[in-house]
Amino acid sequence: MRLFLALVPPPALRRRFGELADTAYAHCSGKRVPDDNLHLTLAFLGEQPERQAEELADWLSGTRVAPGQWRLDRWGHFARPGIVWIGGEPESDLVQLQQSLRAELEDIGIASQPRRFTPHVTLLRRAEQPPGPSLPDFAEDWSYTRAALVLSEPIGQGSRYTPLAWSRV
Ligand code: 3AM
Repeated sequence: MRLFLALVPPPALRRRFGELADTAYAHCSGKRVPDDNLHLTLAFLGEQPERQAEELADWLSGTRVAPGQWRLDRWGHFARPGIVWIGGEPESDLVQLQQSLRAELEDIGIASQPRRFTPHVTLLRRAEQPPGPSLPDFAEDWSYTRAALVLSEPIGQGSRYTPLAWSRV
């Protein structure tokens, strides 16, 4: 089972991210992430056996994530895979959150990626152009209280994401 830990946006914010994905697509082309898949990855766990997935679900259900607010106000780009994303200040509380989850995962024997974390929400993959200055300014605040353990399954050309467990609030 292919698993990752993520923050999942509430519905109104997801729609707003979807509008930003449409805007990015109009400028950069590529493959737009469907609204249902928009998220922030905290830790990519890779392929895990079903039993390990159950243990991870138990662990996360008993774990509390420090609630916080993240301001997204900038366009970003990872050149090599052609990813266009939105994010915010590189030094956010999310960095501490990612590091503490990574350390807890290590304690239960699970390695996770990435080691160096740039908080972002991927909007486009295989973009043909990087985001340029013609993209509009924006600012969105994301109040988060919990993280999800998400199952990623291939469907057609893309992936279906299903939350399996949530952290305690
Ligand atoms: O949220 P983003 O798009 O940054 O790119 C994948 C996605 O991140 C990432 O995990 C998230 C859910 O699929 N991912 C996939 N394979 C990965 C790998 N081998 C990976 N991250 C690190 N290493």
